Amino acid sequence: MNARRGLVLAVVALTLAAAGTLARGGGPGTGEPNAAGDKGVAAVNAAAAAAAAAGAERPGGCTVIDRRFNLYAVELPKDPVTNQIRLGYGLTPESASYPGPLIEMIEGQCFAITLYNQVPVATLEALRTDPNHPVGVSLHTHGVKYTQMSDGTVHSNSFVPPGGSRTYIWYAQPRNTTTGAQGTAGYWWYHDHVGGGPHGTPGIASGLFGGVVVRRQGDPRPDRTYVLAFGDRQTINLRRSSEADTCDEQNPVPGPTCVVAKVGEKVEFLVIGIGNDMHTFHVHGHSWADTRTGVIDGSKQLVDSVPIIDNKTVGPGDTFGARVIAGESVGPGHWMLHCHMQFHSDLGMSTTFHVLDQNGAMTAHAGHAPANPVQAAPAGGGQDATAHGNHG
Ligand SMILES: [Cu+2]
Repeated sequence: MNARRGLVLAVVALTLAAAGTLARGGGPGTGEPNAAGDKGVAAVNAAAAAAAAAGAERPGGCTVIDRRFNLYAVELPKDPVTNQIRLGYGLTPESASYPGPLIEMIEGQCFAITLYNQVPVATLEALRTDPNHPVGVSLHTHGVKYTQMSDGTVHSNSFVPPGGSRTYIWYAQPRNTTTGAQGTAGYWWYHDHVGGGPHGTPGIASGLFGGVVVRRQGDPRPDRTYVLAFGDRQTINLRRSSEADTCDEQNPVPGPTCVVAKVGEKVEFLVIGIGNDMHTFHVHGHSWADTRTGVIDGSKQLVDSVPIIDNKTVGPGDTFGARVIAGESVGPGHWMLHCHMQFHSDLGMSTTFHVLDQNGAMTAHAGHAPANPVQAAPAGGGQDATAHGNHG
């Protein structure tokens, strides 16, 4: 009962947070870069404002800003295992995390996202590999349309020094059968491109990344989305082993280290490849259609030609979505989710897709290594795990 109540509350909280974000400061606007930044960014903002005045700031087709919101880059507690610097993006400074918040768009929408750099100067200096590299962070995105002024690079002078802010404009360009534009619907990611170096490599490795999903009008929506970044040091969302799965069995709060859903819910995984390694994304007991949305449109013919898969390669910079129905046919349980490069999974590149029963309760499950010793599985319990997986 506690578990169910906790999950429901968490879902409500997430929904409210998302709604608040989308509602904040909405409506048509000018799209100029934020002029409220400190004097350190005055020159950058002045240049951007000039570009905006010249009509260069908005991508073609973005006539109205549909939504405005803030994004904060902050320093978070150091990694408890490696003591590496950790940074995060958040819709508020207090809610910053890695990965950062999912940014969801519908084709045709234009967003104005104001990034505030609240990372201490000393931290950014410590990330630098070259003392001549400017100190700052940025917001660079994939897939959607943006002008050079929203590229988030040193190259285009579109980054944010410490204490400053800057507004980036993204346009989820729709398909256009006249021009042949393919549209921007799909699974993408955003990340820093300046922290520590000209490619933001230390910034990304510290946690400045997140997921973007662009839906086409009419795309089926999931009940919940999890962003899973597969990266270096055999990590999922920069964590591995027990650090990657911190779900509290009594009060599971969905998040970067707690992948949880109730049986029957439509769950969307947005998989991102960060860093330098190749990985494969695999989840037990579930499979998905290898399409743009991860589902098959039953209204179209020849859908049987779409492969159904349960394992997919993800290289650096790759993104894709996997849509599953939690526990469908296989029931609730603690389903492994891991990289299938064996030496990666052996080193801890593995987490758990917790599928709760109809009542939202965690299932005691042989083969899982629960924090609660009362539920500890006997030796060899994993061999008949499936026999225990469907008693919800
Ligand atoms: Cu891997």
